Amino acid sequence: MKTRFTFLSFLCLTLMCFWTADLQAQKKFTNTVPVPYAISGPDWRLDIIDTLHNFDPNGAIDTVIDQTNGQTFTFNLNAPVQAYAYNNPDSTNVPGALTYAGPTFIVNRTNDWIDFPITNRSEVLTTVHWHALNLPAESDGGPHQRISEGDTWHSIFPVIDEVQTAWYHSHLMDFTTDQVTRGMAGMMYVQDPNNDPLYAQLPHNYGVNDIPLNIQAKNFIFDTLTNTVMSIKAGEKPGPGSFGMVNGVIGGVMHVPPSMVKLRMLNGSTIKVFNIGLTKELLYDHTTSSDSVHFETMYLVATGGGYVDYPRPFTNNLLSPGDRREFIVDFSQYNSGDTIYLTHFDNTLPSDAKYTKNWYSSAMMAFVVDGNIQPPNPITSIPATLKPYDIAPGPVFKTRVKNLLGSGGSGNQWTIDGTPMIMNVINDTVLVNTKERWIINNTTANAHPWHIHKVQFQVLEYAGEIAVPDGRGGYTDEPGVYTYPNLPDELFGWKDVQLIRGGAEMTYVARFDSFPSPYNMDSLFTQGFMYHCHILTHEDNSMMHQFVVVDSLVTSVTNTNNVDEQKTLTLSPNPASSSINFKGDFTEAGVLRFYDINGKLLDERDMHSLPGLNVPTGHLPRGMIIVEYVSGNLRFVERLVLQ
Ligand SMILES: [Cu+2]
Repeated sequence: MKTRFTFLSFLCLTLMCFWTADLQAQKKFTNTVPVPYAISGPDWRLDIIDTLHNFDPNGAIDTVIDQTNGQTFTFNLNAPVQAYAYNNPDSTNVPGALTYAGPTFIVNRTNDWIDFPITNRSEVLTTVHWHALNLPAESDGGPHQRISEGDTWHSIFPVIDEVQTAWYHSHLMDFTTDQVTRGMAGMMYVQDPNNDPLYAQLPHNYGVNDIPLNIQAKNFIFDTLTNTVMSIKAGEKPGPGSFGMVNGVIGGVMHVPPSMVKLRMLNGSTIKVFNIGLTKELLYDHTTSSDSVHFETMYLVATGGGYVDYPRPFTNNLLSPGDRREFIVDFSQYNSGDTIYLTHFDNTLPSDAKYTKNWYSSAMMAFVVDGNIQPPNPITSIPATLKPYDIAPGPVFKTRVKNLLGSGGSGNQWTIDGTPMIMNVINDTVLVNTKERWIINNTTANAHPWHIHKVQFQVLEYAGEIAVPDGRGGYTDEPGVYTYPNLPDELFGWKDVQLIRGGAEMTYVARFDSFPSPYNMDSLFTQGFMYHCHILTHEDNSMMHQFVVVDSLVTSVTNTNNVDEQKTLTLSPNPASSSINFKGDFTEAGVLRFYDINGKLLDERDMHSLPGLNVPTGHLPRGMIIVEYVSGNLRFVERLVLQ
């Protein structure tokens, strides 16, 4: 925590002398977009390091208009600021070592267990979460797998996921926003050259025609005297992020071959939803929403969880924080020397998804078509069909309903079902190798990108507004009830992130296969997988819960005697309203259940221990209910009146 406190106290002492830029007006593209080096094994080691990084090494940014007071400033972002990076230990201090974010893991699918040793050489506690992968809970890298300073965490798992673009990032409880913003993120390709016929048919030369693009919004703090950048603005929740950047540089340029190129887009932002496409036109300070902008066609070949059924044409696409999309772009249709811009079109971003203010629609980086670049395996055409797509087999074993709650605005707490994320409360227990239906009901007026660990889900139904591209870079909101297979492209495919618009309800199915935890109360509390909003400020604050996947479900107890006579457990107050407390020395882990008086199960939680914990009851119906706590053969039952 050393770095964080240093940064905060420094900021507080000098706050009056600094201000933040709220707006980027980007028109120069002079920084080479870095392609992070690839790690393809067998040495998978990573070190997490404190670094200094320059987001604008060639001075692409100069003029920034501050919309708050309408003034134009000349900025100098060309200075090193404190950041984080991941590096293979052998790459540190050699050319190619990263000063921001991480290398790309390129991993072949395998049933062999791979050891990914990650050493924390930074000055902060952190975790490394494998976003999208199905792996054992203890290897997930969520909030439970903390890596202290100087420690090495061995994440060990077979890579059984479908071919896809995954990523890895910090998932430290309460500090994810800060750490991801400062660079704790990297990409991972899961590939299968020997068994995937599409591997050879689609562009696959890393960094040449198969390009990782970590697209981020970021804000900075500047010295008002010199207008020179001081630091990344990351400590604020929620915070705007107003500089668009790709792979850690602003105003970036990348040369591409005059043939098919796969762009693997990741929205690595904390809160910014992008509306991204390619334009020949350089959009700069573009504010008129009625203007038509011609967007080039790009073909969606994969969502976050893998291939779609056929290349689906997009002009622009809504990319939520945490989500990935793979697009094929045919650069042979342009002349060598032509510039095509990766453009974010803010004007028509749905208002409920527009968490950041003071954004222009503008270009974020430039692609220059370059006839001198020849990929080892140039691709000149792509297949008309990709991979058959069907809903995962099996009956629905269980249906769960999750309500996204929160009144919005800064300082308010976002939750799922009214209860915050608590590390030693397991909110859902899922039986391994079953398929479940989850209904996510967004009761808020804001859009939230829903994310769940371990599984890839498939949308079955969506009721509410959905943004449909209008072909001119914009979107029209089309409310309705969409049911598979008649889904808009936006909802189609294998996903672990999907934006749920304000007031909308999404139903999906997912299979929870492989890697169960033993149903053992003592060890279950480190086995949680998270589900949460991927707006990181919401996740930190605290729109997140956790589930475990177990090898069996304990559904009954053999002995229904009361709590061990040697030990006590009492609940108060009774009657209660929004919460109850337990007292006593019965501290064993167990299952807490609430029933109505007819015995209908109302809620169920796995608890590490009850005494001392404030258990929310505000979500339960008023009147008399039954509280049961079961631990092993011991059972505590009490009637509770809620008013
Ligand atoms: Cu959210």
